[in-house]
Amino acid sequence: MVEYFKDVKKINYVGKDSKEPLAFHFYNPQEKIGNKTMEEHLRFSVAYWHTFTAEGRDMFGVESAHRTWNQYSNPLDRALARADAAFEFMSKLGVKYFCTHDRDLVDEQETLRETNKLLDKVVEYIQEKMKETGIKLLWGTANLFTHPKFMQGAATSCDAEVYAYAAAQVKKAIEITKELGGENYVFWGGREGYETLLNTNMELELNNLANFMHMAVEYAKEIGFTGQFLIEPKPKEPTKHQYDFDVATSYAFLQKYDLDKYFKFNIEANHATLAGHTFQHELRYARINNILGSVDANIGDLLLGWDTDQFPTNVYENVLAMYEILKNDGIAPGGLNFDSHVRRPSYENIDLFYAHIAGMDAFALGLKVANKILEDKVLEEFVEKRYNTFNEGIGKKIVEGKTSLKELENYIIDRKVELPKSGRQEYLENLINRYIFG
Ligand code: XUL
Ligand code: CO
Repeated sequence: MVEYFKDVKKINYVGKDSKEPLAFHFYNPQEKIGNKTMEEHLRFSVAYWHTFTAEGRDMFGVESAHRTWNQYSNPLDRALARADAAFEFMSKLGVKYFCTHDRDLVDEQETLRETNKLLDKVVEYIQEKMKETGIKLLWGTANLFTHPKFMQGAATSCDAEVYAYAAAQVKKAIEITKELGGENYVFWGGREGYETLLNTNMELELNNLANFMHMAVEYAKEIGFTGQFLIEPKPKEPTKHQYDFDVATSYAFLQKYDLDKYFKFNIEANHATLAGHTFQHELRYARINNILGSVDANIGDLLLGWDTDQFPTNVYENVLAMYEILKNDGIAPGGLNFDSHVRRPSYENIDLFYAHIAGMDAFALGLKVANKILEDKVLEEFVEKRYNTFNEGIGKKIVEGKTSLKELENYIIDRKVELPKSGRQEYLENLINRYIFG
């Protein structure tokens, strides 16, 4: 069998003082942080599409990378070679999970029947690879956005035939996710949205989308797929407006259509940025509603208004993200999927290793710092004090919903209201800096 990454041996933890670049300096899989190992906390996953399918194309230029495993002209040979490269890469990196779209595993053929036939062969091959390596599927999904038939949406298409095709594709994607033992199934509304309301029946599209999801839930029950269903919100790109705008909007949609008991959320950092939120905001909103399911770990560039899907090397952001994840008591059966791709000029195969190592080390640092902040309860104590007027008297009554506008008026009408306590934002930001660098 061809070895695609000949120059790389197994990536090991060497500690922060080593100068070895192809190694982890902070991610030490078996090191205990609190009650779990780093590996158990972080549940890293490699994204098949960015790492093995894509080759660095952007809106202005063709592929900058030349991935030898994608060069075969026969679609089956190409798919099997891609799987070989993927499992060699993940084994050497020591990541135990991957995520994939159906169309990463094989390229779309003339008919759905032909594509599915090819898919079956590749799935069988991948099952073998999974057995050999112990690598598991974090989540599967269907690509309902690349092919031109989906240009106006899939489950929100203006065309019933396109809708039917998308439904059949999702049916198959759930089946293969089950066959591969996938722990979750993701819906990202790739083009579920609109470009202009002038031509859009929004009500019909949203109703159709809800029916689509109900059918998916039904089918999963029917075939005994017990993985967690996840929605991945994104406000825009590729469409101008996507229906799954952010966690709050999508949660309202799920509640309206009686779908909320079947879904949790896969939260992507760069999508949060595009929605005008911080990553932490989206994680927090999901956590307090008990719908935090999984994470697409990446980062955007604040100077660019699009989804750059960069590797999450910003330790500060990772600290705040891991703070939410730890407070959620982890995200299993979800994980941290690197929905990230190397920058176009980082076109060599070795850059795939450098990029993942960078993301894994930066999240390991985030985990360590967040755990320390939580152990010391510094933020908890501050927040607790900030709200302490709600612990007794009229405040307690407000929290318990046992008061009224009349009673509150009576209570306050003759009092001189003092300024609330200082928010101490700069003090807290410095505190976090001391935890990171101290
Ligand atoms: C697109 C995106 C997707 C989903 C899976 O922005 O994040 O890759 O994660 O379809
Ligand atoms: Co994503």
